[in-house]
Amino acid sequence: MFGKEVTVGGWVQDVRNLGGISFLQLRDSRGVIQITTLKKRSMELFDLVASIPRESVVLVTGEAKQSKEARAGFEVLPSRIDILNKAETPLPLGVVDKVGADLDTRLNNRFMDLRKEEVRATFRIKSITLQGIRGYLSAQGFTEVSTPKIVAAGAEGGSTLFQVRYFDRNAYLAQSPQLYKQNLMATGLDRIFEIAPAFRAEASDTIRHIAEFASLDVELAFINSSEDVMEVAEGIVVNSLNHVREHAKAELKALGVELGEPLTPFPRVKYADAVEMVRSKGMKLEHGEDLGTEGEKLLGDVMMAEKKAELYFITEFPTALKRSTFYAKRRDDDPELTGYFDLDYKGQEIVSGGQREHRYDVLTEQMRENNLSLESFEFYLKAFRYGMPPHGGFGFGVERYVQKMLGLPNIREAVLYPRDRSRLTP
Ligand code: AMO
Repeated sequence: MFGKEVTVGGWVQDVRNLGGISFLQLRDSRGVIQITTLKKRSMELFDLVASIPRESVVLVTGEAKQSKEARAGFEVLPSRIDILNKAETPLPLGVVDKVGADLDTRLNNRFMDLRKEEVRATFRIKSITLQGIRGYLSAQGFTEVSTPKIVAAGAEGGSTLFQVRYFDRNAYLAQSPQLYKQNLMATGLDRIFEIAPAFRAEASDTIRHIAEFASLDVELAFINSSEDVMEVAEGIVVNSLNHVREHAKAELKALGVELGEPLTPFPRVKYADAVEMVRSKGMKLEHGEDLGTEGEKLLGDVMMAEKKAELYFITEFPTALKRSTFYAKRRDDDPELTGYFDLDYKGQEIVSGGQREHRYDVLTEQMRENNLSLESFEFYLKAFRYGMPPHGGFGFGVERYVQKMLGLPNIREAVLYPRDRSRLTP
């Protein structure tokens, strides 16, 4: 390459002018190249370089020359520079500024924010994570499916439903593919998964809730218990972490993240014991109450201190827990408990699921208890009257997973264009 003519395109990150010589830092998707212009070689080019605003897009043609000083190991001595798109000044967001901008300013100018290597690294890793998940599930015989996102009934409670106008009727944005993935269990597509947006009109503004998130949903039939489902959840995490460790070395380095191997099998903590553990840390919590953000965090601290476990299951959620849902199977030996579980990662729930109730009579009874109108759910219930095998599954929050994997302070960092109460653009 050295001594040859090359053409490189990219963004002008910075120009340093030292009188007779100037250095233009040209950034592309792979890194930064130094463009060195000498006044005595071409006054015209030298003046042009001095006039280009930062973050403009240019095309540089010139000789590639080995250089010990340049970070890439070479520099380009230009014979021609074309400005393809001149950036306005001032910039709405600095790309190489030492002082970090606040998250809102960054998100308002996301295209600019993404010019930073470490910000792009998050999304490369998210993509590599999804590749790992797809690869693992495909190898395990799962079929990837797509289910509707405009739906007639919600499955996760009325308070977080987004209503939309659907021709001359009202409809909702899907909070989860719950009813459809269960419906598919009556078809012979025994092991399915879906990776798609889920919509929740979350009232509160937190660092782990967004209004549109990527939900990985898994459902499998002919299971014996929730354990069969937990095994898949654990397999996904272990295998996708391995995949990321192997295929995202540069990106992990850019973020300064070292991914350890999780302790396996993931430890299991019964909900009732989890309550005792967080109480021992001083939190006031009644049996039957949701652990909540604070409880989950405290439990994460205890699991780390006592077991060195970043990933662990919370099992045997009580039937009475508000969010225990109508489709959860209750334990045959103790109907006060479900076989439902959460998988928590460093003190935050990332997965929730379990074995479903597949017996029509019991299911409809549980729905009545939850004051649900059976008519609105007829399309769902019908499948339970004509041969529904035992089944179970879970919902896995992709962004929450990436957030915890990379130690990101806010879930919004793991979404290109997040949606929340106050954000509808960009
Ligand atoms: P659940 O409501 O617990 O269960 O959601 C499953 C997982 O989805 C993620 N999640 C969210 N992530 C970001 N922002 C949100 N607002 C948000 N809400 C949920 C979490 C959570 O663990 N149908 C069941 C799953 C099942 O039983 O198959 C369900 O949706 O990581």
